[in-house]
Amino acid sequence: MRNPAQRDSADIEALEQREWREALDYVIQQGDRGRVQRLLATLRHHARMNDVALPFTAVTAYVNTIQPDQETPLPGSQEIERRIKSLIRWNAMAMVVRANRVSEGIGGHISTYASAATLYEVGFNHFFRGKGRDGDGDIVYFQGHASPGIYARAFLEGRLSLEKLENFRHEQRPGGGLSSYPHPWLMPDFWEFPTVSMGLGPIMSIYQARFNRYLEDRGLKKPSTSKVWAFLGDGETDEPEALGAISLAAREKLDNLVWVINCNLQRLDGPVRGNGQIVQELEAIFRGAGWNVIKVLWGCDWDPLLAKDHDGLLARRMGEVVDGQYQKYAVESGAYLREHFFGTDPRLLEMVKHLSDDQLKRMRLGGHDPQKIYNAYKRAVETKGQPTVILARTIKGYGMGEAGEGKNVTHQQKKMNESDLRSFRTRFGIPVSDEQIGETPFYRPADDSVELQYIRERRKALGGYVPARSVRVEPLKVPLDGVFEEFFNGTEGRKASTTMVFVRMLSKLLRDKEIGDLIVPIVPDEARTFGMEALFRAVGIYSHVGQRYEPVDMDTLLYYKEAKDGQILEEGITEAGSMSSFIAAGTAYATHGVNMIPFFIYYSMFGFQRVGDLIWAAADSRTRGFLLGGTSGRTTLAGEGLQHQDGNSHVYSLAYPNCVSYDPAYAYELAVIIQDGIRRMYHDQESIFYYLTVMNEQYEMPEMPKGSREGILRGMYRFKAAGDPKAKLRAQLFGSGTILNEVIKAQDVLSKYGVAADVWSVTSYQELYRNGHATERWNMLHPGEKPRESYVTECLKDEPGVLVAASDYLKVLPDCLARWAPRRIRSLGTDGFGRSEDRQALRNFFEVDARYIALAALAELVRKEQLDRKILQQALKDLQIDPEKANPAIS
Ligand SMILES: Cc1ncc(C[n+]2csc(CCOP(=O)(O)OP(=O)(O)O)c2C)c(N)n1
Ligand SMILES: [Mg+2]
Repeated sequence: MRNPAQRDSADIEALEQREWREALDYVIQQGDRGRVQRLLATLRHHARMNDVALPFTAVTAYVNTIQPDQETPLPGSQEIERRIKSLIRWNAMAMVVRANRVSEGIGGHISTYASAATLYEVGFNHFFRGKGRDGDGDIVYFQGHASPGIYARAFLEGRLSLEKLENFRHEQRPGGGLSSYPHPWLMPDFWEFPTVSMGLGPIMSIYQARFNRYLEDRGLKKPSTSKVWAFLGDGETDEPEALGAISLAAREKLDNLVWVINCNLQRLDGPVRGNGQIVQELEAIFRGAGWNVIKVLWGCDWDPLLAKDHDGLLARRMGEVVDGQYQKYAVESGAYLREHFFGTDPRLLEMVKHLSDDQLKRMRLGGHDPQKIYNAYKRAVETKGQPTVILARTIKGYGMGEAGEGKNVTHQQKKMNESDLRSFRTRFGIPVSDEQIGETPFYRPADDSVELQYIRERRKALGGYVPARSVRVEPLKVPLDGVFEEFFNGTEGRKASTTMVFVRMLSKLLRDKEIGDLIVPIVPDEARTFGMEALFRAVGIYSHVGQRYEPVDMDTLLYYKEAKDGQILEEGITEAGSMSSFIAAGTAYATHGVNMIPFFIYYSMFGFQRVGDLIWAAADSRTRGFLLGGTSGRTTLAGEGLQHQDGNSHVYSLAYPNCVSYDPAYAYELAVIIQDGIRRMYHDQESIFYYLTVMNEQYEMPEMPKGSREGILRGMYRFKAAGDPKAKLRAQLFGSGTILNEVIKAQDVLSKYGVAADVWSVTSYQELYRNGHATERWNMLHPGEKPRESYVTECLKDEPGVLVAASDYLKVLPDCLARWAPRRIRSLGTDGFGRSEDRQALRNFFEVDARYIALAALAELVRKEQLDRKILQQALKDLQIDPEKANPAIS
């Protein structure tokens, strides 16, 4: 028995509860949700002010966000759409099974698309807009492992032949084939965005949506309602890139962005969160970041149960089951579900007693229910002021039955035995006979069948097929001599760095009448580092909302100006985000039909090394533009220690097939390279991009030597001939970037030892290396023709003396020319960890200064027995080099 005081207090509380609820009901009935929200917010605030702590919660119950009475019926024919989807399921599965039957181990994925089929098909039939209508369709990032389903649909659409399907993962076969995943490089008319390195699709989609806004705000594209859709796996969200930029999407109010996360609760090895709930975890993260979150967990079959769930018992039960257990329910029988899921409470059992075990087993999840998905997409595209994420629950390997539905091994299942195939066929009603089943034939109904007519009609209404990549841009006219001329003249005594030169060039390009508007400067919070702050004021920093504050430095000439039509993308400290912007801008020629020219400048160490995979995605995407590795070279960045000092990038960049890399030393070299780059990418429309290193060391910029243009572009040219070409002792010295200045000094040092040296500027080891191999390959394949010479051989074959190369990068960079040089090259480079030192000390430490270059040439002459070793000993003393100095490569 409670005492009377307790009873009174309970009664009072019950009364309060009722009064407050009635008061709230009154406001709700007035129909103004805003008023309800404001009222509750005021009450919360009031409670907090009176020291009542309110628990924070970012999650809602484990049920659908959209209530059944808020849904609209799915337009079109559910039945035809179901049949189409079944055919696609079948063909997608057949593609993988057949490919692996012919070539064991060729790979491919069945289970990802099997779980995502409804998510895609509702999109294809009702939402994804093609570019056909007004040239401005939706942009869709497909989950890479779902590609068999996307191909299977294109097959029904009549866009891919049977032969192509047969050649899934065999592009090299006659007639061509289909690449494993979305690759614009391999299938440039089909795929727009490479997504299979997980985490990159999501971040690229955010910056793509923002870049679409940028183009509109700057008047380069008319405002549109086009959407960016990104499909991702729940396991994929563990990649830091996947969620790393979601706050930007909310901050920028990107309501043109919709993410669909396929929550099948599984990744490759097993459950994404066996002991937790990935849906709830993601809901909290996205809601906390300011996204509109739509959970689609349960299909229509569950609606009547939830409608009866007045005291929230079922919802509570749904919310307490962990994902590992949900996965178990997916593979178990209806009886198991009844016993273990509903059986925890007699009232729950009562709720489902009218359903047979079979009916229980067939109760669909939200992500497999077109009606639920349609409504989620509809709400997403109608949402204003926020990006939307849809968390859709599905079953991995849906329909694969014993072969893998819901099983931990399902991700890698590439085979189905006859009985699995038969049940798959029967479950989805595919007209393939028992006799044929062993062959697993592709099935495409007649062109005039109801299904194919429906597909064509829907796609026509939505503006054409998706995905489809097309280049719809006119080549730019780019004489641009007015921009670059001044850099050919030299600075006549004034000192400058190549970074300063670049910034001046960029400012001039920005002012150019023809292409100024198309330039997109991108910086990750490093504009001041590179002396670019003048551009803030000149062209403005892009901000969709303009500038809502009075900048603190307003009274200065170079104030921090944000503007709606600002041109600079100041991304903050995110190389990954900046790279994503670079890709969005550099592919705008295809995505939007505008020749945007991005220049992304960053600390070089945080480029290839940190976001190399995104650079690879840029390459695959056929991105055009210029990457600028600022403060590059291991010894040019004084005082920074080993984290910033980059002696690696030019080695990494060797690997990127369509990336053209240069390490220029002088203003005119940079001018020649950028001018030619703009011509190649935007006039000739080559699918290449540039990696250029620029330095902050200042020195005089010489005048461009006559006739050097071709050599600059091809990778090397003689910058300074030997003083006495007839001398007995000769050397050829090679340098790049600022190290070229050390090489020039070494030429002087060597002359004191009677050695006459030529100095070569090597602007690109990469170009020389590629040319060398291409020549060698051509000669191998054309034995009957006059052998060609590599450019390195052409330059050096008649040049006498020993060869010494000094680089601010790993020694392997100059080493890569070895086979085409007439004699061996002695390479000096900066292998090893950096030091927080000044340039002189660093170059001494890494043994790349003028003294070491001279010493290396003398050593090489000794080795060739052209010089007495006593002279080398003397030189060590003269040059004050300690022979017992620690090896920088590992110290
Ligand atoms: C960066 C990266 N790491 C690893 C992989 C290999 N991989 C491919 S799919 C996959 C599991 C995907 O799980 P999830 O994201 O949940 O997608 P699902 O297939 O379940 O829809 C893994 C680990 C990859 N493609 N990319
Ligand atoms: Mg998954």
